[in-house]
Amino acid sequence: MLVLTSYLLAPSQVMFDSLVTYFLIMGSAAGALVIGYMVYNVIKYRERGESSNNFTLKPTEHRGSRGALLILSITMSVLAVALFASFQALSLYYHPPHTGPSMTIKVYAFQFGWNFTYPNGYSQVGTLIVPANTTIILNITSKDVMHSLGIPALDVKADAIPGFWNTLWFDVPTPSNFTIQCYELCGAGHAYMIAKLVVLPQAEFYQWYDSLKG
Ligand SMILES: [Cu+2]
Repeated sequence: MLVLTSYLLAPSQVMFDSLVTYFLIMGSAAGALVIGYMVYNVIKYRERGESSNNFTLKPTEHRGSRGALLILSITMSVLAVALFASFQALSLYYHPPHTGPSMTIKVYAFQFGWNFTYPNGYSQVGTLIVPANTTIILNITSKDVMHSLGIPALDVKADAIPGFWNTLWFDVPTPSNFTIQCYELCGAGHAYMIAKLVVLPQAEFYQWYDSLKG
């Protein structure tokens, strides 16, 4: 239980986690049904004794075509729900919620690091400091080659492409630290293209953020 609660850190994760659970349950059920039906038929139509050596299927005999149709329709409905849920999850992933506090930060990827530029114009490299309980929207681009910004602990990732802006968002409820890393092979320093994400309590964050103006 402790593992489960500490594992879910952001809304996008909750969403993906429930989707994975759905796929797992439905996939296992479909698998059990299909394999079960196959085993049932294997046993039902197995060879029995010498007389069955000349066994031929009578043209009028149906070998469970109704059962196959049932399985097909169940599978199709499960896939339809999965498709719908996946597109909903993607839509949520790409569209940050409009409720509650939010902050949009520009991210400029470069060989080999990350520049974070805040709404007030302040920018720093290597550490992204954000407030907890806030929708953090990252607008990501690159100054040179293609990179990809990922925060593995939060299950979010977006490509950093020169001349193009990609967006990702997250909302971490509790103050904590995470690792940001590059997921697109971008040169000799790719493996070291790491930044720190520091989530501070709101009051602490704004104390730091407001001090930047002065
Ligand atoms: Cu890279």
